[in-house]
Amino acid sequence: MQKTLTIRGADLYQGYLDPEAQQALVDALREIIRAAPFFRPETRWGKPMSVRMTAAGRYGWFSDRKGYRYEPRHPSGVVWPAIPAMVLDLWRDVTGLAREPDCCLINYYGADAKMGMHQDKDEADFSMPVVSISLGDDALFRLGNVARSGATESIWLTSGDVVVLGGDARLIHHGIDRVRPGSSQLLPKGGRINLTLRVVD
Ligand code: MD6
Ligand code: FE
Repeated sequence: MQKTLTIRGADLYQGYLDPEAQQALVDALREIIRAAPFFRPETRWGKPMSVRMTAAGRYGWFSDRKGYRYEPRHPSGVVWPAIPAMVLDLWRDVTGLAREPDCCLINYYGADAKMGMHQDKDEADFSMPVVSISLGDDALFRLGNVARSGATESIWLTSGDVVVLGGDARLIHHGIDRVRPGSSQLLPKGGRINLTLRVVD
């Protein structure tokens, strides 16, 4: 599909996944979460994050007191499950790249979870975009600048929306201020799942 909006260089594909595709993706994620359950990473300052995480692909993103990095295994020792085929199809469609993502990070936001402003910069090649897929409750996404300071703009992401950070927008600061609990019926226990797809090496 065509992008629906560009905001601070981020390309949005609002409603990329229709309700049936969203449900199919949730079903695929259930298998992944069974093999690689959600865990709660700690920041490098030793504070537990409010978001719970797991991953699929060759690498998962991991954080503890030693810092932020990509790991080839879940904390339990199992290798991460494969990235679902429909997610790889979406990546190919919105990026046009033959190169597949190495990591599909899976973030779960409960009613009180948020994610502070950050840059995605633990990857080796910033010419490769980062793609995100939103499922479940609405979330207020804030986009800023490559520099930490300066003006920001916010937009509500809803279930099925896709965001691509590439080109000059690849290193902009961004975060989730809050979710709107109960705004979607997709996830049986409520909340929001965000997938982010990245080339790591
Ligand atoms: C989220 N998203 O939507 C957090 N990163 O929960 C991100 O941190 C993100 O949406 C890189 C590219 C797109 C994103
Ligand atoms: Fe990010």
